[in-house]
Amino acid sequence: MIKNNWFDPFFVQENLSEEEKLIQNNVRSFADNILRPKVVENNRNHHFERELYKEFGKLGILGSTTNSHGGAGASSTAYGLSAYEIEKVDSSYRSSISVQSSLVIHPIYNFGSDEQKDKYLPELISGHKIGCFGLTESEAGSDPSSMKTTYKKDKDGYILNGSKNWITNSSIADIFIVWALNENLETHSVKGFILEKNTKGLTVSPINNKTSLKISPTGQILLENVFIPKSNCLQNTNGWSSVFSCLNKARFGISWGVLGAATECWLISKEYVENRIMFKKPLAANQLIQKKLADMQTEVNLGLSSCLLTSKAMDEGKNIINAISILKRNNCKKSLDIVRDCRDMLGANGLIEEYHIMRHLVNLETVKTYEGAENIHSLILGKNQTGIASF
Ligand code: TGC
Ligand code: FAD
Repeated sequence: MIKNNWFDPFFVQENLSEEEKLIQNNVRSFADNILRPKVVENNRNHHFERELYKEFGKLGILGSTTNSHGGAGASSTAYGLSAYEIEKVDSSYRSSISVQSSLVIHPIYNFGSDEQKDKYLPELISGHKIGCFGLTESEAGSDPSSMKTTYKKDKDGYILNGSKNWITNSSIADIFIVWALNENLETHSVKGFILEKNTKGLTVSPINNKTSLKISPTGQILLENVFIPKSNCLQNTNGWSSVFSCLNKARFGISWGVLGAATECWLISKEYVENRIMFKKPLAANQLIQKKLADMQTEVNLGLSSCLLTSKAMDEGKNIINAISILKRNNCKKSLDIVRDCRDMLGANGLIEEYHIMRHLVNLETVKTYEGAENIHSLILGKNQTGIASF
């Protein structure tokens, strides 16, 4: 008899290596046993346990594609699968991994000096140090090139002035990757700097009133005449393309991750409608409900199959810039649609914390916004098709 493969109609699992399956199973069991039991309480209290980073480190999911300094040298697919499993529990936890791996370890590994790699990577990969990535400012969100934060050359280094807003982890970070423009407007080139906690002139303040991604700490950074020694400048950056290379990697992880949130809510609502009796029959016996389940199955699996293809292309060194914008934009949009339908299928119970769905729904509003809002990815794709920038 042919096995009913409704959950994995495109055989994604069969296309994974043994190592990728093992990593996925380990991360799933960590997510189930360590993260899920406390997620409702942590969300209610806006609480992130910083010790979790050490657990992420032990699991090998920080900088997992890095080949040195303790990195697991895993495939991009394995990185994506980890994001998928972790985001089944909460987008905040996936954000913790994305920021540390793609926005902190990645730039140090790719653009740092050997000394910087030796000094920072082992502790970031093991989770003994926490990093953050400061690009966005209050007046420079979708258009980071209009940032006001500047650097100027000083005798043995640089002086930084400015501020950053909406920075994940900034209130708990040991290490800050900060992007700034040359004070000289004619040059105006962008550079990345590594700042350490307690540097004179660097202050952070948490944003405590978010209604979304509540477990993930977010904050503001203020830089007042901060002196950065030359040795803490990322030496090998090449203008904006270096900044975007970090974003590419984070957007890729998000594309897998949001499908985790969607899968989780799809399965919760499937079980609910199979068991909920209304009009003397299960809700799942109604055509309108089955159509919704079919839509969820379709979008999750189309998304996962495309993520898998993109991961393989990424590891082959192909240009995946368009794929990433398509996936970041579409998977966030489709996941939000799915989770909203799930909320509806549970009726009043869909509003209850313990069913998890409302939390995923409000989290996905953040995920749709950061790392290039949905509109911005439309404009990137439009520009790449037509050659005309319409930002
Ligand atoms: P543009 O003129 O298009 O490009 C400037 C230079 O960069 C190159 N480039 C890329 N390189 C690599 N990968 C990409 N995806 C690239 N896109 C562009 C480009 O070739 C050019 O190179 P060169 O050598 O010719 O100079 O730049 P623009 O200023 O017009 O960019 C416009 C736009 C809107 C696309 C860009 O600003 C953008 O993507 N805005 C969105 C901002 C954003 O995504 N911010 C994210 C902040 S970090 C965050 O949200 C973390 S959330 C926490 C978590 O992930 O969990
Ligand atoms: P805006 O740029 O003001 O955009 C508002 C709306 O207008 C959006 O819908 C956008 O799509 C739309 N829009 C903008 N321009 C156009 C246009 N030309 N045409 C059509 N529509 C347009 N940033 C970091 O640097 N590091 C972090 O760690 C980080 N973490 C974050 C964590 C959270 C919880 C959140 C919410 C944000 C985080 N961000 C971070 C910031 C995030 O990247 C920005 O919020 C995002 O880039 C959008 O910028 P904005 O909020 O200023 O919106």
